[in-house]
Amino acid sequence: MSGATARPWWKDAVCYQIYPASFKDSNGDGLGDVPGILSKIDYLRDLGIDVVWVSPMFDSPQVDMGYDISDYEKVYPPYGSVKDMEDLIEACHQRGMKLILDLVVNHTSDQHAWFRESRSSKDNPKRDWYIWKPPRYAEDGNRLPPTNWRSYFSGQTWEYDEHTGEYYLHLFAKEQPDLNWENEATRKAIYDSAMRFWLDRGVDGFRVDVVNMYSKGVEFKDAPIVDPRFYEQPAWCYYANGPRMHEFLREMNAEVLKHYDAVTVGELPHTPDPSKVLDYVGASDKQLSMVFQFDIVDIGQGREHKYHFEEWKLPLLKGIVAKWQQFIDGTDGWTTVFCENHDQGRSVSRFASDSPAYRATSAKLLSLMLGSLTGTLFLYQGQEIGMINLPPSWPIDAYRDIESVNFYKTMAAQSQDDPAELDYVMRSLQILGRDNARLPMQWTGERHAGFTHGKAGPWMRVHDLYGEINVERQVREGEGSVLGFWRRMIAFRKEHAEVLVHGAFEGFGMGDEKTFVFGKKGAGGQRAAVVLNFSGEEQEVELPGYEGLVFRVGNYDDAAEEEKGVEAKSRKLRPWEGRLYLAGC
Ligand code: TEU
Repeated sequence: MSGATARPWWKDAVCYQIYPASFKDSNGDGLGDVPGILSKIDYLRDLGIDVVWVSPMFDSPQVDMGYDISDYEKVYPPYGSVKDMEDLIEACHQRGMKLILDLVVNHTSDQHAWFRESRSSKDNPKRDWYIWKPPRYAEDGNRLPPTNWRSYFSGQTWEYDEHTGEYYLHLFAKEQPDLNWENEATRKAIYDSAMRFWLDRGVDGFRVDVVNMYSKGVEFKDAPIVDPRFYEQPAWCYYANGPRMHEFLREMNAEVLKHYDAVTVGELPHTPDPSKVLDYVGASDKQLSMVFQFDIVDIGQGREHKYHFEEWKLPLLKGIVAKWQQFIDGTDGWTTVFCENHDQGRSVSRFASDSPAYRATSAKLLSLMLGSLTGTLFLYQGQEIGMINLPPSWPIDAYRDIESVNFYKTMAAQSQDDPAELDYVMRSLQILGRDNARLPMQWTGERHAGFTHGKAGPWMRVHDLYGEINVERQVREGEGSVLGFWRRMIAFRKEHAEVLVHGAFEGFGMGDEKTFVFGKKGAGGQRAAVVLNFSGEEQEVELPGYEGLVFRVGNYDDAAEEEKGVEAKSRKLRPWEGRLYLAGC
């Protein structure tokens, strides 16, 4: 349960992430755009959305789909203009909604004016705005990068610049040079260009990209060998949660955020220790409002390589949910509830069943789970209609994401196109790959799923099942659809926020590999019990010993007649069935 501290508006908010390239194309060029988002703002309001989070729409060469920004103060022209963004911000505010943007300030694009100056010469005033190091040399005289760190997008994190004879650091693509946060002038420029420019135009806050990677420390050491087949090794132990990280965030708060009452949600990978996460989200410490902790979305990722899928069992997911529900108990911290974003496979495919028989039931099961958990709730575009992963039949050339494509090429080269290795990689990408979240939003059953009407066709292939899974069809289906269920679940969550948004979580039978049973206790004696069957077979569950439980929400359409108003005991659950009971409400 969240501490008794004051309840800022964003704790009860339901947020919706939009990936601009794939949401809605308004001008027929095959790419989503800001006017396309504006055309759907009433759809989001009707869903019950309070906050719209727009992923990077800034000017960019699009090497990493906009997470490589070349001008923080300009909109990528195919997406629209600053005026279009001002219209979108205004439209949200007119409807009592808020809008947050992505704050991507660990790095810029190599096309950003700052980097162009920095790389022009060793004595350029902006040289120190990025991280430059001289080469090392092996005993045989071969030139080596300053460290053996592995990029998230495969290969090295250092790019050699012939012009000045030094390497620059890039944790991601070589086109994404890391900014040097040790330099105060750099930080001040970030605060002005990436933050105040948009806060002054009415933006209500930010989702902060890789919020724990800005303080790399000053000692660049080689990382331990994890995979001896490669020179490059994962090194987040050296650059995540670095020595000045909290100092930088306190400064960002004091210099900028607090003057606008802006909300922040930090993307916080590689931080499994709850006490370290609390260091970022304690309300009294004025750093971040909340964070996305990545344990749940990292489920199934390989230890050596993210895209070496590893089988997992339900207790792992249940333990992770419990951990990030309970870590704020008795503190002034806050947590988030999410299981999808633009970097993840679809939750129905990853955590439940995307079979024709059970994919809608599974989507509602996950909605019932997420809608009952404490914290600020985040949905990702398409999750509200139960969109699923791209089909296993799609070949690698249907994938567009730099992380997926680079990893496939790296493993093809390393294994000399070994069929078994490449099958493993393709299976892993089909389950975990970021492309799964970037297929065009499925609005209708017409061509290109109603995402675009232009001759150009969509920038990325539309899911084969768009005719069966789309907004228009589910609006027609009404309450029984996944969309109808999410609308009701969001409204129900808001109606019972005391126990569902703010209540204390307790798990039951946490070792069971088929079912997830948890309880919530809110102020004023309000209690909820949630029972979920995460299997394709009928299961028997014991409900927690909360007296006076009354059935309220279920993901089987006939559930309402069966038990409404009847006191619940133990009961059987049908495949992928979920049920929510309340007491004292
Ligand atoms: O993602 C960060 C990222 O990709 C890793 O930290 C990831 O979380 C890690 O592999 C653990 O799963 C952010 C953006 O969300 C992503 O789209 C960008 O590509 C990346 O930063 C660079 O800006």
